[in-house]
Amino acid sequence: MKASQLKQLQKGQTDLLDLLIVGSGFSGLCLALQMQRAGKRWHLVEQAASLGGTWRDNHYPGAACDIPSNLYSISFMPNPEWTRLFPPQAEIEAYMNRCADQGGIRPGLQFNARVIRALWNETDLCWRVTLADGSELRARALALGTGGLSRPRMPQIEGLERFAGTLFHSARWRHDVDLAGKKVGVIGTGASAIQIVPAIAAQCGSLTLFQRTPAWIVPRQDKAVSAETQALYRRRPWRQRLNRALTYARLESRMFAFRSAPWLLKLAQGQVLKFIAAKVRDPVLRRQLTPDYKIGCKRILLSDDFYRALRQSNVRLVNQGVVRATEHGVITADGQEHQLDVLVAATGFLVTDAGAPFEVIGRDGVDLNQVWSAGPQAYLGTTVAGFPNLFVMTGPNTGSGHNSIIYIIEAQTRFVLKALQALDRAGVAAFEPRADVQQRYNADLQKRLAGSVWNAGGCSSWYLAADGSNRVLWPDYTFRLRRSLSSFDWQAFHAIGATA
Ligand code: N01
Repeated sequence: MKASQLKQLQKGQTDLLDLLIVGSGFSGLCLALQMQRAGKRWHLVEQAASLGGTWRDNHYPGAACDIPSNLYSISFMPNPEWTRLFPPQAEIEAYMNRCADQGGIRPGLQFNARVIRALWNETDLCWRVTLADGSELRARALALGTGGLSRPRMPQIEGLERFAGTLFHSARWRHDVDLAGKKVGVIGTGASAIQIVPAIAAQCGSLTLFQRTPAWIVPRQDKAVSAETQALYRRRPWRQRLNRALTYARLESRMFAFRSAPWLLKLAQGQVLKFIAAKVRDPVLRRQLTPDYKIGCKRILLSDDFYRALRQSNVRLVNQGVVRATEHGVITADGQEHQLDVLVAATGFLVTDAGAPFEVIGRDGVDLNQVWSAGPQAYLGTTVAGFPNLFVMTGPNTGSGHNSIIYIIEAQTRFVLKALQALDRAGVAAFEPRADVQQRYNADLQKRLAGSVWNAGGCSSWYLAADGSNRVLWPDYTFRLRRSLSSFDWQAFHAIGATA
C-alpha cells in the first residue's frame, strides 16, 4: 500500500483493509507474501525498525538455526545460496529481507508502528487497531504474528537490580560490551546458552555457566554447503525441493518415536549418553551434564561445540540455579557467591503465561488476555471463540519440538486465505469458531498430551503452564495439523453479519 493510501485509510476515507498483520517475523512475512499474491488489501505493522522477528532480535554470538535451512525457509521462496546446513542468524535475517523485496511487499510494511489496542467494532464488523502514535487502522480481519518467542523472560532472581556489572538478556545482546578479559556469567543451558558459550568462551577472562537443569544435546553435524551444491540448486531447483522433502520426512519421523515408540526414544537416549561419554571425560562434569529426565521432555538441543567449550580452562560449569544477586555477582542455590563483571540471562521467553502483547478486545468487550489468563486456547491453534475474524499465528498448541515452524506457519497462512475466501463466497462479514467446537478440540488435545513425554517426561519446561497443561505443542505429526488447516468448514464456525 502506498503512503498516501495508508493516510487515507487511517482517516477512514477508503475501504477497509482485508487483513491487518501485526509483526514481521516469519508469520507476518508469509502472510504478507501470500496476501500480496492473492491481490488482497493488506497492511503490516511492526514495532521495530526492520523486519525479521526473532531472527532480527536474537543476534547473540553463535546464533544459528537448529533446523536445516532448506526446510527452515518459505516453500515458495527457495534459497540456493544458503552457505551452511544450519546458517547463522544474519544469513536468515538477510534471506527474510530478500523475500520481502522479491515478493514486492515493502510498500505494505510499516515500521516503528507499535499496536497498543485492537478492538472488534460490532457496528462496523471490523477491527479498529490503535497504534502508539494515536493513529487508527481499520481492517476486516486481524492476524497476530507477534510470536511466542518474542518477549524475553528475565530470571526470577532476588536483588537482580543490585548487580552493578552489566546485565542483559540473550535476545537483547549488547555488542557494545567488550567481554575481553572480563568475568562473564551465563545463566541457563537452553538452546540460546549452548550456542553463546562456545562463541564467546575464548574472549572472556573467565566464563561461568550456571546450569539448573542439563539438556539432552545431540551432535549438530553442521557443514558448509559447497559451491557445486549451490550451483546445482540454482540450475535444478527440484534437487533442493527434494532435499527439503527428505529433510522434512526425516524430522517428521521423530514424531513416530514421541507418539508410538517410546523404545526408540530409549534407544536415542542410549546413543546420546555415549556421545556425552565420548565428549566429556571428567566423570563429575559428565554426571552434571547428564539429564535425569526422558529425552524429548524438553526441546532436544543440537551442538557440535558446547561440550568442547566446557573443557576450556577459563570455562566453569556451576551445577546450581542462581537465586540471588549482589552488587558484585550472583549467589547460587548452594549459597556460593560468584563475582562477575557481565551477566547474560539466557533464560528464554514469556511463552505460556502471556497472550497478546497488547489489548485485544473481541465481541461483547471480552479481553483476549483475560480469556487466556487461565491458559491460551484456540481452535486449530488459529482462531478463537469470541474474537471474530482474528487469526493467531503460531497460536496455542501449534508449536513443534521436532520440525520446522515455518511449515506450520505456511499451513496457517493458507487457512487465513481460505477463511477470507469462504466469507466472500458466503457473503458473510465475519466468522468465529463455535465455543463448543473449540472446547472439545482443546479437551482432546490435553487428553492426548497428558501422558506424553512433554507432559510426563519428568522435567519442567516452558511448554507447560502453571497448572501443568501444555498450551504450546502440537502433539501429532505436523502434516495432520496442516491437513486440518487445509479447508474452512462452516460447521465449526458461526457466521456473523452479512456483507453490504
Ligand atoms: O530458553 P529456554 P532459550 N538459574 O527457556 C535457565 C528457541 N531457540 O532462549 O531448565 C539457573 O529453553 C533454565 O533452567 P531450567 C527454541 O525453541 C531456538 O535457550 O528451567 N538457570 C533454562 O536452562 C528454544 O526452546 C534456537 O531449570 C536458570 C534456561 O534458563 C527457545 O527458543 C536458538 C534460571 C532457559 O532456557 C528458548 O530457548 C535459541 C536460574 N535462576 C532459542 N532461570 C535455534 O533455532 C532460568 N534458568 C538454534
